[in-house]
Amino acid sequence: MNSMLKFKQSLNLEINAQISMDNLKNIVNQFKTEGTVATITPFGSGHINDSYLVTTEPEEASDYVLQRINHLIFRNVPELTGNILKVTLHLRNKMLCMTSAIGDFQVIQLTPTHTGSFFVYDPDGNYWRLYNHLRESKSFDVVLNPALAYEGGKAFGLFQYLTSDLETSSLYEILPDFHNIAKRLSTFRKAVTLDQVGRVNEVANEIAFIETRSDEMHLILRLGEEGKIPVRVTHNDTKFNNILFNRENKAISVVDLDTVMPGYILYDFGDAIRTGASTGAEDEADLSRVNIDLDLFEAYSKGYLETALNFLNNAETDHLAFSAKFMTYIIGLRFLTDHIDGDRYYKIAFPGHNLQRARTQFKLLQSMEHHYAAMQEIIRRHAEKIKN
Ligand code: GN1
Ligand code: MG
Repeated sequence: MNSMLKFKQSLNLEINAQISMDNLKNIVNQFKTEGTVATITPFGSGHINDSYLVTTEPEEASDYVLQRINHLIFRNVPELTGNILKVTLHLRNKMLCMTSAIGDFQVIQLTPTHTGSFFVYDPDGNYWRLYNHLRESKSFDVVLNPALAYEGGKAFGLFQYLTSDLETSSLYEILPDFHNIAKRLSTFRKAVTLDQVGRVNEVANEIAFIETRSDEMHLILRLGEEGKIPVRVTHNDTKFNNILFNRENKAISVVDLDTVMPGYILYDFGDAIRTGASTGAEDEADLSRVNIDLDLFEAYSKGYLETALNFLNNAETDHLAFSAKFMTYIIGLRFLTDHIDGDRYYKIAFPGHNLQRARTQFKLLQSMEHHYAAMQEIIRRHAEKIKN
């Protein structure tokens, strides 16, 4: 480990030794899979857990996604698993009763082990789980056209609609205060004061960017405290690449259920726009290529409102455009905090990756600020159209 990181323990499991193919196979074999394992290869672009695609033989047998859960971040794996089982069961039951509205929508499922558990704890202290892989499904890190954005909006709207009658109190709050801006700013300011790895000087502009917007960014927290927006079951990690599409580019599922918890739906809408209506990837280095794409924004909003507007209250609808600015701000803040902290939380692919991600978010936020009136108008227009 880099000696500079001795101050605090890293929360990133990647620093552990590589896991051998034989070990991975042994782990998969503890689950009740169809077929026998053919290949196991790294999969997806998550920053927290490690994922592998497991293909099996014969051809007709299901394939799987094996995940090593980052238990330094998700510290209570039994409760985490309990949340996922509750949510997926609820979704499946609801979908049985309403086949017409859900089209091809499917729910991913945890695979049980031979001993009836839904995760494996290995001798090295790692936690593993196995999901079924939806055949020929794919996801998008950058959204290619409005039709995909529209599909994405419908998918997260449907997810929220289907979970809207699941008791929030039945879910364990796996990462408390996950999108709480007051807490995130306080952690950030502590990191700036400590300056553990001596990076604060080089990010003075980014720190100023955060501070000049910090008051306005308390808006959603305040609306919640004033009781104007309800606590609902929310996904909390609605990156666009957490939506699965089929070959015809229809959205067929929503994945990455680790952070499903009580929260405000504005967080889910905003995070999907941050990643689904940007012209660049989350870590695009060329900031001139990072802007809000109003066509993608409009298409996502339309799809979302068509499925969600009937249960949103006015305060929620009125703040959808703001939520996109908010989520871009808070995720940029977290990337910047991690950079200042010595890259302890997110996996990085190269030195300075977290700073680059933060800068990308800040550029995107500036673009949203520039087009904010148009974003608000788009929401108002589509909400009106659907109501009438
Ligand atoms: C992390 O699991 P993954 O990599 O999609 C993070 C999210 C951030 C996201 C930024 C548990 O998500 O909150 O929005 O990175 N998840 C956790 O890309 O912190
Ligand atoms: Mg996640």
